[in-house]
Amino acid sequence: MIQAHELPAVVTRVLAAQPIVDMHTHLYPPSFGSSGPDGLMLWGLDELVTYHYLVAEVFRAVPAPKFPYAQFWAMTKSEQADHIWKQLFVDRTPLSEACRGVVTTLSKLGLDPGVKSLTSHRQWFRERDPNEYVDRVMELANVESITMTNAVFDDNERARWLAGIAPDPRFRGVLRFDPLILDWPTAGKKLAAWGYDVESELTDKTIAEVKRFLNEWCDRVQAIYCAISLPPEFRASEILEKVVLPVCEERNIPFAMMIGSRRGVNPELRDAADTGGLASVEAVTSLCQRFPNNRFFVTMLARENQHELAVAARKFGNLMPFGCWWFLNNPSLIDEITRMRIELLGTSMIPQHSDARVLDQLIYKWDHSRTAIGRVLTEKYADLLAAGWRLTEAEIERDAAQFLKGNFLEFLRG
Ligand code: FIX
Ligand code: ZN
Repeated sequence: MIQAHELPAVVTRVLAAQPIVDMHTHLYPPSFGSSGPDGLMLWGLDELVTYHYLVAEVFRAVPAPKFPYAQFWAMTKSEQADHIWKQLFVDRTPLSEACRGVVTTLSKLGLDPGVKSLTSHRQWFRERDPNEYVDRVMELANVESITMTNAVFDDNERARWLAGIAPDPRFRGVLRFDPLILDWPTAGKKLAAWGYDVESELTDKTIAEVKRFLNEWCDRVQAIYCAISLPPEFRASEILEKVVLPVCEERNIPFAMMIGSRRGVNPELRDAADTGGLASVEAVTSLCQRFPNNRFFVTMLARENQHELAVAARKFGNLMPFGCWWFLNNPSLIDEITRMRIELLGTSMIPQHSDARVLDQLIYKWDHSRTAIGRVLTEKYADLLAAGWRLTEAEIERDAAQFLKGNFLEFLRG
């Protein structure tokens, strides 16, 4: 039986020991290219320091036009990293969550985060073998399985799949096709060029052909679910209801909706250009109600949507809220959202995904999330003890396993 004063240590230990199945990342194995401008596997120092979260932050420190966007993008990746390092880590204290993430990652790799120049660290990373480094990072982060985001409308990625990719057991595929739902005229033209017999109207023949396209690609990437990122004003559409959801149902895989991203508010920032906005939870509940044979993973970007989404999940067993996405992946918001979800949903939710874009980020994203989730759990267990529950370590282990792995795998199975 665990006593209240033992909780912080036990919860921390149990969460650290629980291997994670990371349900949403933008990571790739080395087989997708681990170097050069086209390599899809991003890893190492320069990628870590030029993460788009930090690009946005360096333009706060030295704004355009004082430091023109064009000048930044004309620099090599190492030069960009040096600029960011100087501005955010040398001339300023790296207090933001994204900056602290680099500090945590370097420290856990055994590298001094306090250096003035990145040269020696750069050399250390150059000596790493990408394939072995995947194992090293997964071990340090205690991540057991990485879920990719396989963007079928990305020409670089598509070409690699078509050329043939040997499966890497550490990574699992997810089919992602935002343009199909957000921009059918463009997506339809591409499908036609790729040999699918589609027309601009969603005729029966077109529906059948788009289904064929999705099924072929789900097979190719061995998709464990399908996914899309949607703007705040998202509402269900014909193509979603007549094509995407039926394909997911037939394949018995969930559909993940990441709702609330507004793309390109400042295009000069490129990957860092996006922001978020308040979306409609009713658009989600309406789908959950009308498509009871589909399962929906849902994450929302607006803090203001979180309570309504958690309440919606109490009403629909085919709705699984997940993660503290993007601008919500900060300790204060993880604390608030996880607390709210536990109070409303108990253990029946997925508290976090990493959204890592650079392999090494698994180290900090999961370290920081484990800490934030652990603080909430410690308090919730203390409240339960005070209410008269006798808690065992096995129960804490069972909860940690559900939160960090089991709920995701179980929802996949249906
Ligand atoms: O749409 C998404 O999957 C987003 O997570 C990304 O596009 C976004 O850029 C990101 O990396 C957020 O963490
Ligand atoms: Zn993402």
